[in-house]
Amino acid sequence: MKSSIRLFLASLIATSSLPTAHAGQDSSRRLIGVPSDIPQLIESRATSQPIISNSSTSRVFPAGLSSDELNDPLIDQQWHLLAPPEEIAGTGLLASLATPLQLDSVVVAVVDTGILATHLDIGKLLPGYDFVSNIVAANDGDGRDSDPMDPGDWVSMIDINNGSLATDCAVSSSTWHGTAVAGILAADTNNALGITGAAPHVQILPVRVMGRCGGTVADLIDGIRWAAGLDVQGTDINPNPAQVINLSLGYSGRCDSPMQNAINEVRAAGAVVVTAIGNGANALRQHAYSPASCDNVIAVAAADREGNFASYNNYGSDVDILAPGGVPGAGLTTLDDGGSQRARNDSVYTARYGSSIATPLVSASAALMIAANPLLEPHHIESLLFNNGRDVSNSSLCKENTCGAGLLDARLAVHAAATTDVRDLPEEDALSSSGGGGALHPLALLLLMILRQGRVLKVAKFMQHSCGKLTRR
Ligand SMILES: [Ca+2]
Ligand SMILES: [Ca+2]
Ligand SMILES: [Ca+2]
Repeated sequence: MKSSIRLFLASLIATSSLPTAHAGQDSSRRLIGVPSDIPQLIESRATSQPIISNSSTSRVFPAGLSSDELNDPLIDQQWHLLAPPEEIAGTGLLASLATPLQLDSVVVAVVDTGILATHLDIGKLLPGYDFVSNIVAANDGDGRDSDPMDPGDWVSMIDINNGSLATDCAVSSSTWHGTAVAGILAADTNNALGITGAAPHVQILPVRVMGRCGGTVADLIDGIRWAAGLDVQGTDINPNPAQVINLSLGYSGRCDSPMQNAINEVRAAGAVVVTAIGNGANALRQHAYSPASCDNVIAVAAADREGNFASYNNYGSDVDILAPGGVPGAGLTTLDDGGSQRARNDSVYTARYGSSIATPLVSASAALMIAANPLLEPHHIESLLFNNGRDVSNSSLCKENTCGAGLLDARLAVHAAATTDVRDLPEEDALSSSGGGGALHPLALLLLMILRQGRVLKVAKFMQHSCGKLTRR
């Protein structure tokens, strides 16, 4: 067997048609464990008054927003931002949105395929970096460079026939995966265009580690370390270290020592690491998946719109939390591009589903928690997220201990973050040094795999500029 391992871009392209109502809600699926004392202030409309102002260790944050207070025209499709009972699987992120004054101090790294900075609805981008070493996979004419723009990651039959890429690549269109993930996280908000991000004013740090057919573990490790402000040979130190690192990606195999060490280092530097559980529907005890199998990460599985564990998730005890990730026909609308190879720069939107899409919702929640209480350390964020998870509607769907802390509840977690004095939280145990089997060489080739359902559907709808005119498509 060759030494290559696959890097799964844990995202699926879903149908363009989004349901307008709850799809098939089952009254037998009852939410349990939701405290009845959710502070009503969290659900109240935005006011000009701060609603929480207490100890010196907590930041003031304003009341939440409701969807009719934002003018992004596709917001009615963003069910994942709502809260129960309106949306049973909703995160409550909309109600938890803090003001730009708090959020723009938080940096979230999107370690992915790069970014389309040209998308008209992209949020605040920081200068990032392109860590893709292999010039063929990179597709931008060079190896590593300081421009994380996504040049497209398509694979043609010619590429396969001439052997320039790994042998197990499949013909595929460009995914614009990093842009889709960044859109879920932090698309521009209230700009009369498209969608709103879940944490719309955070600063996005684009770190490119995957190109055509994916990337390598070595590039991924360097990208993660650089994102957190650590020294990476051959690059300048990132002047904007991320407090949250989003890894909507993964590869088959147990977490090996180099990856675990990198994660331990960035966490010690103050970064929360959030990663996808993968879409292979595999039992993780037989088919491990990393970085989800590493210690000191938050491993995210996708929930469907009814709050069930989505059938495509990998499953096992590595799952830490569920967040909306959608299913075919009920995906999450996000940024896309109409180009099947090079970008058209047409600023379109597509509904997608997968654990890649669920992951940035947890990253967004972590960012909101940091904005609400900058004294929180990564282990505080993790415990507050987990302690405030909602029980999954039907626990029988959580096979083999797959539902972790349950469904993400950003309302509760952000409120807890804002009202918690870190001095009251337990100290963290010493970082685990477990490095798994160590079977994977960090230079092994990782491959990108996007699971697709039929054709990739590109949607261009409701492209409106703030002046009100419809753009092309
Ligand atoms: Ca390059
Ligand atoms: Ca580049
Ligand atoms: Ca928008």
